[in-house]
Amino acid sequence: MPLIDVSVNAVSYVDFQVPMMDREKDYVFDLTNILTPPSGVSVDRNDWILKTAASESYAVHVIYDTLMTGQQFISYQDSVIVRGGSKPYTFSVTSGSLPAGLTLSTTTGIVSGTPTDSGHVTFTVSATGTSGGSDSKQITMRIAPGTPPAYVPGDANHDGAIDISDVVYLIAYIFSGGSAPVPTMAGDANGDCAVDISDAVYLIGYIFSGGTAPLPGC
Ligand SMILES: [Ca+2]
Ligand SMILES: [Ca+2]
Repeated sequence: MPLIDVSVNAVSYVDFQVPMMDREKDYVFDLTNILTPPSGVSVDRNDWILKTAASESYAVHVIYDTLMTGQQFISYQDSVIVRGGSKPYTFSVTSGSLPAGLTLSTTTGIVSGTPTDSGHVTFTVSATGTSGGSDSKQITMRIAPGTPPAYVPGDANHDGAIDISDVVYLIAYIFSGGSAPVPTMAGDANGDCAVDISDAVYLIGYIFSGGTAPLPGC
């Protein structure tokens, strides 16, 4: 297992660095260099939490300013890592926007979804502890270009069938900020190279009224 350096930063919190791609591994934290912690700091060797002698928690800290690179059209999940303060945290995007197709869980900090565009995107994530205190970091993440998956026009939710669930999915996307079809043109049921309410109407006509099957997309 890799050895990670743990150092005491000032007297209020523990500062450590874990390589991005190694987050899911087990680690050994070598605390031999802080057998005698700085004045005012105590060390819990079981869970390597540092506490001040005054029992004050160290402040909320968003640990990383990066998230793993994603790939366009490929399902993605990573997490904003926060330490300190009081759990549970509340997460939010306070400036900029996540890459198209991704969402941030306000309760877990998990960023997930299927990116629909490629490129670099910069945004700011804030985490607030239950008892107050917050931290924010500007995060830049990259979405590598990908190949659009094969799709059936009208199968907006990509489950291999065209039915009312696709209408529901499309309406949520168009009006309620729901996830986009992947690729977006899978929602273009009427083949006019746009995804809008007319596609939901077209699907309803096809499913319930014997209308023409969804047309090949652009
Ligand atoms: Ca479907
Ligand atoms: Ca359309």
